[in-house]
Amino acid sequence: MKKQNTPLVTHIFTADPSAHVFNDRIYIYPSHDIPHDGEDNDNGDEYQMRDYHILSMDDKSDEVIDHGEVLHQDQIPWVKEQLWAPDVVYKNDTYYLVFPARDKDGIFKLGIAESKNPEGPFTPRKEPIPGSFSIDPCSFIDDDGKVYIYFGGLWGGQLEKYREGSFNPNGTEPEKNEPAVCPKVAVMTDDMEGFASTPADVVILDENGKPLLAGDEDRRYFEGPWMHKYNGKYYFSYSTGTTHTIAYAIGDNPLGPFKYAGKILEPVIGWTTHHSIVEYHDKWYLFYHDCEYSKGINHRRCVKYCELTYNADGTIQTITPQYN
Ligand code: FUB
Repeated sequence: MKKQNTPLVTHIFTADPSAHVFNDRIYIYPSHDIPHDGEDNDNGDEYQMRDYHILSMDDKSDEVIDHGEVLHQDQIPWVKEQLWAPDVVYKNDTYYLVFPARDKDGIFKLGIAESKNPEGPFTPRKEPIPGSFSIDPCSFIDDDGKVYIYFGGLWGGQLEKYREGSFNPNGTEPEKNEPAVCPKVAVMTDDMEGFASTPADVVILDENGKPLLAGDEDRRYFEGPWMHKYNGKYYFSYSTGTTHTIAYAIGDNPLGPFKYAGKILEPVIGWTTHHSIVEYHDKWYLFYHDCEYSKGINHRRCVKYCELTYNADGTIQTITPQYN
């Protein structure tokens, strides 16, 4: 298996890894960062991704395969720019790549592209998912086969612009003493054609059972959701954005609410932090990205991974990034 805490590949910049096991291999669905000399801003304009590559690896060798370009924005009629963090769902003998991008009006929506193979190539649908918005979709299939899509991101991801239910270009975050903006979850229809339900709030509670506040930047949701199940509990994990950690919260139901449980990953080199968690051959792994290889350039990121450990009580041991 590839050495832990080292870039999976360096011939392209990759970020936002969504890892899944298919056919006894780990497939990683990342963003593909494009190098340029532009400035960073709070709108995320520096993240100018135009296509997707898929990576895969196993524990028989240290080789990581880049399966090449599997979807380009020019193939997707509704997309203007910024193919950000994707994920995949395997259902109905089909791999559904779920991805965010800005539409022709500059508003983020979620799209779907399909393939019969985990490594693509993927054929996009002509329209985004009706009723979808914002960024960072992640998928979770529960034991009953129901597919859940969690999504949302503040600032460049536009989530705070939907506080009144529809897009308000002037929408802002709540005051610091108000409940934080919640990420969203929607159940997919069985045929994966669209949302079976209106996206609902994913509520994260503090130790007193109260929703986390917008000013609680060490714990409140910013972007990059992930859901996994461990010992019958649902673990909702995410980036805290401005405070740069991967945090998690535990619930009894995929729709929540979830109780804040701690940090999974301390800040990495670079502004963003984005992860996924996957079980492979009886071990648990955290996939993440950082900007070590580009010496801190925020939009030139590399995907890495390391092992993740649970305590006996089901909490997760906090990982401090290791640099080789
Ligand atoms: O890659 C672009 C954005 O940066 C993602 O959507 C966020 O999660 C952050 O990683």
